[in-house]
Amino acid sequence: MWQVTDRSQPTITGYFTNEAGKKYIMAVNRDFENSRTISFSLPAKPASVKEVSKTTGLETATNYDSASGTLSANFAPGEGRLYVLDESSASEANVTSLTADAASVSAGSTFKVKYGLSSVAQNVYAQDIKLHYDPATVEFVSAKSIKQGVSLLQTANDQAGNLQLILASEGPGNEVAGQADIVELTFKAKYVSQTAASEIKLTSARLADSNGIEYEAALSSVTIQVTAGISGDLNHDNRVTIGDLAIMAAHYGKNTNSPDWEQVKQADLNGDGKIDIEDLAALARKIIG
Ligand SMILES: [Ca+2]
Ligand SMILES: [Ca+2]
Repeated sequence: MWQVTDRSQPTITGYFTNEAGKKYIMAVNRDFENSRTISFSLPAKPASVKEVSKTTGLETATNYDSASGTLSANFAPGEGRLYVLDESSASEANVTSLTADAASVSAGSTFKVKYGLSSVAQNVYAQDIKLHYDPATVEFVSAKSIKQGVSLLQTANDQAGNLQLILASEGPGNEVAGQADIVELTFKAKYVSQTAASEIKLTSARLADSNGIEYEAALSSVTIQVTAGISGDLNHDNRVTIGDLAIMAAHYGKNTNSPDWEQVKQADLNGDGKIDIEDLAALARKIIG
């Protein structure tokens, strides 16, 4: 799959495949005295060939020509270069999807996000899915399987916005293949003082087939606008009324040193770090107005 065009060039090539099925080629100039321009041909003509940078470790562009399947590079004496192939191989055909049922939500309203696979190369029997959401703007409510024959066995959620789902298919006939919506997640928008973009993203999606081979699927994300609440609307019903004044009155006297300040600080209407008569008066004016 990787040939030195001019076989008289003193070159060593080695092949590696990583856990996720990605293919790497190490090419080394065996001439320790002269630099050489070495050309390679790839009869399989993969979609792209990148080089792993020796300084940054990042995949960088090469002069690979996918039409002819050729590549060349200048090698210093004894230099090795590490290339990575994009062959639309099995692992790269696994692509996740996240879709939301709303583009914009306000405090207190719920919305749903669907996790699915938009293309799967092999039959998937189990999935270990990790997501992250912004706990300052949304809270996780629940998750359920929406695919017949696929069970959501475990749901773990922490304060930092990390969510993990473990799924398994209930035997042959229920394996996931091709394209499918799999889990419906319900979130609730939190009160925010300024409209914020809230991202929900997959951080890992490991799929496994009936032989126990694991594949890392390509990740995806979705962003929801969480719209700002009305100033003084402390019970988040989108109105400023006597109920809000009562909540504020109940927190009267609290300040930035109070242990529950994070939960009550929206009652500090003028933002001076304490809930006092000025805030009550300002809220009362809003109720009259
Ligand atoms: Ca209210
Ligand atoms: Ca205040």
